[in-house]
Amino acid sequence: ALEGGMLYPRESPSRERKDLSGLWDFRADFSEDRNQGFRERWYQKPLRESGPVLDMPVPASFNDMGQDYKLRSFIGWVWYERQVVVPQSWAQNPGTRVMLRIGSAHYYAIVWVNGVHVAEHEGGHLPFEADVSRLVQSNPGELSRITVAINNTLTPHTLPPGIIEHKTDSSRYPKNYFVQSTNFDFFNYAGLHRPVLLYTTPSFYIDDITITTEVDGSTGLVNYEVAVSSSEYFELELLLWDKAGTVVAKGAGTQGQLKVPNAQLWWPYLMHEQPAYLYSLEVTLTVQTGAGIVSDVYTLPVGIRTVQVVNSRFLINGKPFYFHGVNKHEDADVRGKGFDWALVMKDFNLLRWLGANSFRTSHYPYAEEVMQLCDRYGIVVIDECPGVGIILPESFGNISLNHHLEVMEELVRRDKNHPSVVMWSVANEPVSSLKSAAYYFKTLITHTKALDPTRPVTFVSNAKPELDLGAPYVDVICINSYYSWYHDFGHLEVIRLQANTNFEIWYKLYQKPIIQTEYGADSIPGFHQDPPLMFSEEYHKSVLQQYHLALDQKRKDYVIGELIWNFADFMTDQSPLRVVGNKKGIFTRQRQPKEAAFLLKERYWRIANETM
Ligand code: BDP
Repeated sequence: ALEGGMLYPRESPSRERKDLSGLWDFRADFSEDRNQGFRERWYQKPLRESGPVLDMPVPASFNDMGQDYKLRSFIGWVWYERQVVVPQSWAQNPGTRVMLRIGSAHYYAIVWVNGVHVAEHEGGHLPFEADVSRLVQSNPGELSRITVAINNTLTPHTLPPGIIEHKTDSSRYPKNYFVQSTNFDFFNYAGLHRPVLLYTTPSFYIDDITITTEVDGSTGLVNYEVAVSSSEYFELELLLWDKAGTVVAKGAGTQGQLKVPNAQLWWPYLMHEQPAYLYSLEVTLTVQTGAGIVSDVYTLPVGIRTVQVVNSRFLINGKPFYFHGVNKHEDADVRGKGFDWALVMKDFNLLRWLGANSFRTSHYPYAEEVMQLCDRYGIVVIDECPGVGIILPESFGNISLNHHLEVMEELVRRDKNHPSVVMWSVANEPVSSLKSAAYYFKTLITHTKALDPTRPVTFVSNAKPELDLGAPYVDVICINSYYSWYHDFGHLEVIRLQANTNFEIWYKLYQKPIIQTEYGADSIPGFHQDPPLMFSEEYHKSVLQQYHLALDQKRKDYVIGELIWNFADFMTDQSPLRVVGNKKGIFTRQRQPKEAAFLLKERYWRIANETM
């Protein structure tokens, strides 16, 4: 089990934060074994004294920043470093706890402060942090130097998995030549992808808060559990504020239940005239110490809502919910997978324009700031872990499984309090027909349900229904298909039949609700062909229209959602199947609508109006 909570760093009267976004010194270790940095201990002195450095923006992927194709496809250790001014009030106050938090570093990261090792983390999509109080307080007034070494190598035991292929034929490849191969369809961008922060708490602090909610008639029930750092005598006070600034419920102690009469529920976008209602839970910890009273305040947005899967229906607040939304990627020009507020806002505005009420975080957890916006905008989320491309037999062994269990622990710890998150997805398109997949998925799903008994769990299947050994354990069947794209090229007329048959077989076998979690086609914006031909905008539209005929037949029944592949065009590895990336976006990579976007917009608003 994990140690400690991972509350998002929020400012409060007792907490400050300092954002370390900006330019960092950067150096990729191009040495043959990629190990020069460790041999020469680049963390012990300023990085620029080790050799030439580049200016590298944080947050951003390093890959597309320069003009060097070798850096773009670099595999191995890269080094980031910057100096920080630590405010006097932090450095000179032993009662202040100073934390260094990294939102995401892809894939494996080691962190030093002033040359002292403070953290190590595996996994490119979840935050980690280190207590650096003593280090920054031991030399107040001095700059602190933060060094982060990051390795983007993927192996059969990482999530997502990959393989390093050594090319030994000296007549065809240079000496010690190797390439990274993967089984997922997006570019393996790397670097410091999300904000790096310093933040403070008092030395006694609120470590974690876990909220679950229930509804009893018109009363909202908010169950809370608070973990605190202190073993001293302490008091905990909880106030739940509504939007108008009125306290609607009060609590005390580390666990309990708040009762909210006439509760305003958290409803998805387009399901209610006042969607996404959020209360604020203000938690105050007070500790009486020898040196006086210490208090810590943390305020968490809380949405009151319920989620259930009942008889082939997905219920939110007891009402059937139909997912009409998208799959996304964290991906854009220049910045790669780097977090960018302008991009995030544009995407949310496009989601609302489209009438989308949901998305899946294909194929890895997204930035916390994105999840917070989903809470605020009422966008429902299927929260997917980085379990994509699990197809090697080694990736079903114990080493991989243990890591996967831990990643689910980190994901649930980070995202458990978001009302927008209604389901966990533990994987995308694994070979779930493999014999070892039965034990693997049984263990993984059971563990996830134990971590969070309040949300359904799924994974997205790519197996034949009768051969899928993971499907018995999921609450909702999620399926992807690409009729008339990866087979029956150009034959639009088979889509409806094939989609319908597929739905029927899955339903007959498992009697569980089904989401079409992917379908789509590539189009090059501006390519027109009528009658429709593959890669034209007309073909793209026609594929969707044929799918919609099948979906409309089944959605009154047990099909509970449709998520288009994909929201926007995105970068992939190079291959003859990809024309500067995957072009199945209904928006271009620059977020301009293709013809397919207008078709979907009309459909989503129509479905929304039927259900409102
Ligand atoms: C699906 C994958 C997705 C791909 C998509 C495609 O889940 O990641 O991008 O196919 O081929 O199988 O476009």
